[in-house]
Amino acid sequence: MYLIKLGGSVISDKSEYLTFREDTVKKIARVLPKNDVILVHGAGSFGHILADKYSITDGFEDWKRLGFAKIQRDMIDLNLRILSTLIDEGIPAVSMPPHAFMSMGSAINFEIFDYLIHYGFVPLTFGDAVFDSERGINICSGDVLMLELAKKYRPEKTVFLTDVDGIYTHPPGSGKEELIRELHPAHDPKTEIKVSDVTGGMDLKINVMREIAKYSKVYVINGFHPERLESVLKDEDFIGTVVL
Ligand code: ATP
Ligand code: IP8
Repeated sequence: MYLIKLGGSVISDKSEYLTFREDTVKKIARVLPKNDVILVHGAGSFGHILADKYSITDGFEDWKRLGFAKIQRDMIDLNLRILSTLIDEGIPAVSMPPHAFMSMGSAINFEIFDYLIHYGFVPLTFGDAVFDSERGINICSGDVLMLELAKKYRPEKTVFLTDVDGIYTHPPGSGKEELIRELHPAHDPKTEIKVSDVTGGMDLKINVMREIAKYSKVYVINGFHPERLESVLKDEDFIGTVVL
């Protein structure tokens, strides 16, 4: 089985509220496996901008109610656009909105995922605004779901699609960056967050990837080059990073 995340930076322009990259998602959908895969997508500008504005990760307060509802609405909107694109490309994807099957601080019930996988469907879940046993409300990153799904299903390959070629020694654009082809535990890449991102950006992603690497082979590749995803899935040479 494969576990693949369509990063928020690929499927949307994170700097502008509600910008969906339909064409990019369509091109990715054409190279995705049609079964034996679990898909996760990030929030991009459908989630991070309002999550930041309403300080959702700081927990519940009365004034945040409408913001929390709007984020869930916007994520359903984004999810439906991705779901439709996948189905149009012949992928039997079924939506699994996190706010309806999990809360943070409790174990995830994977029963429906088990059914979907058993019957050959492609589960599609995403980063979302959810309830939290300690804070009341919170944001669950798609990266955290990637980790939980990797622990449960032990995929052969786990792929993160982002808007850059892989993990660099320094932030892309800093002038010091070099692409790391194999990220070893001793490497300490420097990162920074340039756009609204309430879930820790590349820094948190690297920690999550290192944890997933205990269960699966982990790759970071550029989602704007879907042929690289094909190469990874076929065990061919590719441009990107393997996380060890
Ligand atoms: P989301 O978390 O919203 O789903 P995503 O998974 O696509 O988004 P981001 O969290 O946006 O990924 O992380 C990708 C961004 O991280 C890139 O745009 C890149 O500029 C930035 N970045 C910062 N430092 C690094 C680094 N050392 N190596 C690679 N990318 C980095
Ligand atoms: O983009 C964040 O998920 P991510 C979810 O995978 C929201 O980090 C709603 C901001």
